[in-house]
Amino acid sequence: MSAKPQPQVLNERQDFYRRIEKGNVAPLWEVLHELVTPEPKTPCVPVLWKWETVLPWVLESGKLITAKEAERRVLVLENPGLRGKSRATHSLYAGLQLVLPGEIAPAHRHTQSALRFIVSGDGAYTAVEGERVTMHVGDFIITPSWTWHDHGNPSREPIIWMDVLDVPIVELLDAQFMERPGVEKQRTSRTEGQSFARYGNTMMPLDFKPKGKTSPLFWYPYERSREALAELARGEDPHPSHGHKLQYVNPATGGSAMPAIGTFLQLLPKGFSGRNYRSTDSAIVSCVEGGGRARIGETVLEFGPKDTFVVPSWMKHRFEVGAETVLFSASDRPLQLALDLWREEA
Ligand code: 1HN
Repeated sequence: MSAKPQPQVLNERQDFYRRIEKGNVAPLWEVLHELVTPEPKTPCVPVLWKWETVLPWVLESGKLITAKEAERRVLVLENPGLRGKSRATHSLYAGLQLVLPGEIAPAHRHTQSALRFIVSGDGAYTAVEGERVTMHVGDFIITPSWTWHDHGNPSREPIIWMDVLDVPIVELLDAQFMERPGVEKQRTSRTEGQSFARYGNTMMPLDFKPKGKTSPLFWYPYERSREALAELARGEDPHPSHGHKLQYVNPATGGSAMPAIGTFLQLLPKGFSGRNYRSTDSAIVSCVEGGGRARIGETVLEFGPKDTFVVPSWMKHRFEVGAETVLFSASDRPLQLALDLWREEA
């Protein structure tokens, strides 16, 4: 450590800073240790949104505004460490969207990629580039960047799903574009199930040419993913931290299903008490079945079905569950891997 400078030197420096500031120039040494830290220093904090708390608010929003007027009737899950920034983690947006019976959320497209994870309700649909898919609880659905999408609910019950988008990443890169077609619903040009038939059965069309980095399969039904985890749990010991964990992939590349957002489904066996683990990707977690305790740093979150919580970057965490538990999670891991940034520590 260097000795503390004399007051006169400090004054000279302040004077210097004021002069160069007028030319849009600033001294690095005053901010270096804030910019480059020994370890991740995220403003994101562990937080839990209990279903019983947010459900009444989501339903109340349905009385205050229509899906059409809102364009998207969503309550943003805002991290208290990032107040006013519309984000659940530093890099990802999350929200709970409500579509009431008979409503339509009109078509639009944008460069932000979106995923839907269905939390409650059955029989509503989302249409992506002319193909509809019917939503069931636990399904993971992708709306790739710059694809037309609208949602509708012909069922008799409200549908609620979690949206996760790479909004903060696209904002950081100043690459936002958005378009409305002026019609509410896009024409459905393909019958339901086409994408799943083509790409959802470990087979591919002979003439497949990728349109981008996002998976051409845009619907990952819960039934299939859940059965895969059940089969793994029957045949192998759980990982000490993750239990039985799989990642959703793009079947054409084996890479992540979405370019920036990683998506995972994990099963923690009945009575599982996990070991501490941390990685540099902050995660948004939605509990599908079961429940228990997430110990994240000094914070203890008690979660149950349909609850959502956040595990911030590089915070040691472990899970303890009572009943067999299934967790869906989303993070920016693929983007970090692309930049050679991702780290983990068991
Ligand atoms: C969006 O387009 C949807 O299409 C949901 O359902 C949430 C949050 C921010 C920006 C665009 C949707 C969104 C969004």
